Amino acid sequence: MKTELSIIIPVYNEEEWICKSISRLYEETERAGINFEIIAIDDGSSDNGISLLRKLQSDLPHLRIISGPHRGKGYALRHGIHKAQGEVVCMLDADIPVEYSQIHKFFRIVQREKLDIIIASRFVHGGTYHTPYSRKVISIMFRVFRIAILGMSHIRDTQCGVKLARTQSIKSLLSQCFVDGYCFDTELLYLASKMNFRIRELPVQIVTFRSTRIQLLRASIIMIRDLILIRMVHSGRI
Ligand SMILES: Nc1nc2c(ncn2[C@@H]2O[C@H](COP(=O)(O)OP(=O)(O)OP(=O)(O)O)[C@@H](O)[C@H]2O)c(=O)[nH]1
Ligand SMILES: [Mg+2]
Repeated sequence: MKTELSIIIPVYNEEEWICKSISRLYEETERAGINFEIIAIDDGSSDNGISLLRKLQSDLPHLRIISGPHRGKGYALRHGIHKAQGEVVCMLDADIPVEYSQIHKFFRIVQREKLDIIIASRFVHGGTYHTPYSRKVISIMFRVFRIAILGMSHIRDTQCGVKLARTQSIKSLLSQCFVDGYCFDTELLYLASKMNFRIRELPVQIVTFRSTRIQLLRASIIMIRDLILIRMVHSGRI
């Protein structure tokens, strides 16, 4: 039977959540009647998350696990998209910060409306997001830098951890992508916008139940560097 949806989950030291969140997602997606696969892409986690997940695999035949050396979230997502067999891919953070039904709803909208990309957005009307004030300020600053460097002012939220896309459309962009870290999503959307892909941003209610593990200053510097590189590389200046 044809795979309709490939859910790609980058996994890096997620021992605490990964088995629980993938089992629930698996169950709920089966219940929604979608032919799916889940691809967990680990790159060099130092905890036991992936070995625990491998133990689950015999009960979850549509779960694929890929491991490799540490390269970053963006690289892991690219690798997962390459391997995806579904007509639509969903890029999803391992803590699954949304209601499962929301993912299924977005999947049906991509199919019905023949969209190339759906961005789950915290910043359009109806979207919500509870996080410490400092994290919100960083998100706003990132948006300001992103618009100053790359434009795309029509897109409000490039960084939310839930995106769906028509596999064929985004596979056509992957060979141009080079960002291995957190700015991969921005690069993908930048290229997709240049190609006039059909992109829709829809509100999402993000539920985070863990505190950030990112070193915010370091991550912000890398992300601004990557924004500049995206601009230079894709406008042919290097
Ligand atoms: N494979 C892989 N996955 C990664 C890497 N870094 C982060 N991830 C995954 O990317 C997803 C998002 O990571 P988070 O640390 O939650 O980052 P975030 O959601 O942008 O930031 P928070 O708001 O702090 O949660 C999770 O599924 C992580 O496991 C990496 O280097 N490799
Ligand atoms: Mg997160």
